[in-house]
Amino acid sequence: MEQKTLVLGVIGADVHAVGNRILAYAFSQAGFKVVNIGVLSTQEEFIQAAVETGAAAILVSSLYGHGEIDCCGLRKKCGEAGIGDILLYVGGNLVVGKQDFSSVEKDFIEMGYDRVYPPGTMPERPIEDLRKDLGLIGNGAELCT
Ligand code: B12
Repeated sequence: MEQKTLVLGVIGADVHAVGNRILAYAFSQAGFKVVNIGVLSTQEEFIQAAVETGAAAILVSSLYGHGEIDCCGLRKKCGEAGIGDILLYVGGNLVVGKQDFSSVEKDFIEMGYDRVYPPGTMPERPIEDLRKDLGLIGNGAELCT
């Protein structure tokens, strides 16, 4: 099966590196090609990496509480770069403090993200979602020999 490329990074002035490294490892182990642009990444760097590698998805982390500011406008910029339909996931500690996640999720969906993950999400969940969203499972074909 074709190996899908994921662009992974931590957006803005955020230096939280541990989750990023864990996600990169977990996605690689799950069979994805991971382009990890690491911490302190701008929206433009995510997009440039996705365009250059023909990525199937961009996965954005934001841990330090400024996610709403840093993540806003990424979908529009993807459109301007010709990758408007790319899958966009976001997760981490997206807002300051403990806020009702359903309202955080709604805000990020309105910003154009396809999936939004609460604090402390384990890698298994986005891996399963990626397989569904990228059509890698779900029609039973993988079970037939
Ligand atoms: C270590 C740490 C630091 C270290 C980071 C060192 C480094 N280079 O990594 C240092 C000391 C530098 C630091 C600094 C700061 N930190 Co800090 N830090 C932490 C701490 C204790 C642990 C983070 C960590 O490594 N977690 C372990 C990893 C494995 O978990 P994770 O990052 O959450 O990632 C997992 C999931 O969230 C998920 N995930 C993450 N991203 C994504 C994306 C997608 C798409 C998906 C699906 C899943 C996903 O997958 C990962 C694996 O399961 C947390 C508190 C905590 N217990 O989480 C605070 C914390 C993140 N920090 C916080 C803050 C406020 C700061 C500072 C602003 C403090 C300050 N005033 O200076 C600065 C910001 C610096 C900056 N510019 O980024 C807050 C954020 C609060 C918020 N968002 O409301 C936290 C939550 C502490 C707290 N309770 O207040 N920090």
